[in-house]
Formats: sequence, structure tokens, C-alpha cells
Amino acid sequence: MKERFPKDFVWGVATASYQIEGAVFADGRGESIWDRFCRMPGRVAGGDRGDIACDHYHRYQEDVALMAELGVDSYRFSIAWPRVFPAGKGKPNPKGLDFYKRLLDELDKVGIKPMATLYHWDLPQALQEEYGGWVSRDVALYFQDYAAYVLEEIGERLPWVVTINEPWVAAMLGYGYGTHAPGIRDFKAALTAGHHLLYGHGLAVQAFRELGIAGQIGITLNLTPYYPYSDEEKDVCIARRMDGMTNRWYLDPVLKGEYPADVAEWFEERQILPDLPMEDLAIIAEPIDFLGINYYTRGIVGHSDEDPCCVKEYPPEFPVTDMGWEIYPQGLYDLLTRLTKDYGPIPMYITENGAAFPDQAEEGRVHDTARVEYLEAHFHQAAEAVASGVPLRGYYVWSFLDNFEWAFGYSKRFGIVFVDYQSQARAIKDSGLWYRDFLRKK
Ligand code: IFM
Repeated sequence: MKERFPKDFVWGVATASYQIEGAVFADGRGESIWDRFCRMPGRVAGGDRGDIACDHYHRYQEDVALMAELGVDSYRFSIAWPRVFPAGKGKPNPKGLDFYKRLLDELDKVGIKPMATLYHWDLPQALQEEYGGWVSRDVALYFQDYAAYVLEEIGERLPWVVTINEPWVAAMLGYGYGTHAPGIRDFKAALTAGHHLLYGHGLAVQAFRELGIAGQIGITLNLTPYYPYSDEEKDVCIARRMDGMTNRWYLDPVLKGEYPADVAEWFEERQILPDLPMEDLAIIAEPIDFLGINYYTRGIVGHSDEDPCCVKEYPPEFPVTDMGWEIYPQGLYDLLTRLTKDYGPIPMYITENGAAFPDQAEEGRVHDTARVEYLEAHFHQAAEAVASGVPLRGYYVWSFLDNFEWAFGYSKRFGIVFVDYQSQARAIKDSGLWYRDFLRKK
């Protein structure tokens, strides 16, 4: 199947700082909103926290050697803002960025190209306390300062930069549903935070351009295709609205410079639409070089008279992963082709795709056949999309390592490499070996 992808297609693995690094007190790192959230009783399964995680901060050399063994072209990781600016702003902490310099050196030695995400949810706690986090416009401006500093220091070493990971999740789970840090439950605040995340993205793109960096910059969105339960008009309407709230609300500002009017109207009717400065849209829509897509599953929805928002979510038709997410590879094809049709031929990278299963290691082996099947089926759909003319440039498997899965703590394993959290021993799962063999093919 590999031959169905272009020769220069980028195959990688992905992680994020808080999920793997640990070492939360090392070398002057400041507190993040996730450090604080994990310490609030009942917020994270099992009371788990990222203090040690996969101890990648100390084991990055071993981890890069494992990536080299897999044979990946690229590694997507994120930079922890509180390592670089412990208070989120003001004086930088050079020791914090030194870690990423060491990581880049190590990747360089084995020829693995880095893709760095500037924000994967670990906001400095000081910015939460002083400004209320992303509900404040100031935080977007501090994000630009942080981005500019990182880019000045290491921008030339980064072929790809992702500004923000999954603004929908950061805004809606963090400020709307409150299931992620900082744990706020206010949908108007969530929409404000979402806007500022996008604004911060645009400002970071501006900083990147001003510095004249040679690499490419983009944003990563979590995109979930919604399918109507039936062809009936009222079900189709609900699917369109769900698509609008989850996908178009982020795609349209970034790629078209506007918020979708139908969704804005719906938010307005519910009195949760904040007064968003429309002049920000010119900055949010700063041209990007690629769109990063995180795809995991789909939704099936229809109309309901019982629900206050008239939405009924239907049960999956196909088997689910350990997250309860339906395995629906066809959705990846549908998504990629639809994006190309609606937004034009923007280069795309799948910056995350993968699955959690309740893996167990037996004598150093993990027989995660379901994950192999999941990946193979999704690769196949990506190949089909490429054959249909979608400008897909790369694919990053989520995740390189088992790690801290946010509110689920360590109870969900997404890795193609198993981590024994007691001993910190790593073992390449069958899915990792399958990926290695796939990558060896011409
Ligand atoms: O673990 C997360 C990641 O941090 C962001 N995208 C989805 C993954 C699985 O939930």
C-alpha cells in the first residue's frame, strides 16, 4: 500500500509535552493549568497526573532511538510554554528551551525531521490566574510573544510548525464542558476562548512570516464528520449544525476569514455568542502552508424533540475503540475529499490518527491486532484520498508512546510503543512492528 503514496510522503509519530514529558519541576518549568487541574479531586481518572508520565524529559535519547528503529521520517511533538516562560510572559527560561534543543540534536543525528506544536494545552497557570486564560485577549498576545521567542531561537531548525492543537477541544472541553483544564463550564466563555485561540494562531503565523523562517506553518484541527441518521430534512439539518459547530466554526475563519453565518445565528439565538471583534478575522486568516487534521471517528446524529438542542446522537454502527469511539475509516476519506472540495487544494497532514485499546504486555510483547487493523484501514482510506487528488502530504500516528490521556489519566493506551509506568520500560507493540515493516517497503 505504501507505493500508493507519493515518494516524498512524510510518515511520522506524534506526542504532546504534558502527555509524555513528566519532569514538571525540572529546570525552572512553571506550573501549567494541567498540573493544577490534575490536583483537583475528581477531575482526572484515578487521580493521575503528568508529574512523571513517560519520563520522556530524561529518556528522550532512548525514545528517539526507538523512533529510528521504527524508521519514521518525522516526529511531531509539542513545546511546553511553561518550560520556556514559567510565568507565561516576561523573562524566558533558557533551560526550558534547552531541552527541545537537545531533542532536536538527537533527532538530527538519526535524520528524523521535527514537526513542533507550539500549544498543546499546557497553558502557564499564571496566565490562568492573572487573566482567566484564553478568555482574555491578552493571552493571545502573550502567545505571540512566546511563539516569536521560540521561533527566533529554533525556528530555522523546524521544517513544520503547528501553532495550536485542536482549538475546539481546548475551548469547549476546557471552558464549556469543564472536563479539561482549566475546568470552566460556561459556553459563552468557551466561544470567547476559541476565538482567542484562533487569534493567537494568526498572530503566531504573523510572527513566523516576519522572521522569514524557511519552514512551513499551519494549525491542527480535530475534525469529525457528522452523518445524518436518515435522509430526512430534519436529520440532515442537525448533521449540518453539528458539522458547523465542530468543524466549520474553526475551518472557515482560518481558511476563509469568516465565521459560518448559520452557526453564528444558532449561537446568537441561544445567547452564547460573544461580541467577537470581526477585524481579528484578517489575522486569523493569515495564509497558512498546510492544514493539520486529527481524525479519530465520526458522529451519527439526527433530530430529537426531547433534547433542548434537538440533537440525538445515535449509537455506532461499527466496533468502537477503548474510548468508545466508532472505528470508521471511510470517514477519513470523506473528510479529506470534502475539505479539498470546500476549501480548495490546501496541503494537508494527518497530524494525528490512532486508537486506544486495553493493551497488556506479555513477556515484552503486545499483540494489539485491533490497532494494526485500525491503522491499516485508515492508511487505505488515505491512499484512496490521494488517488482522488487530495493534496495529502504526510501522516502521523497517534501516538508514539502510551501516555497521559488527559481526563482519562493513564487508563487509555494509544501508543504503538507500550510503556510500563512502574519501570518506565518501553516495548514496541505489534502495531509498532507492523508500522516499521510498512515503512521499510518501497
Ligand atoms: O491524546 C489526544 C491528543 O492530545 C489530542 N488529540 C486526541 C488524542 C486522543 O484523545
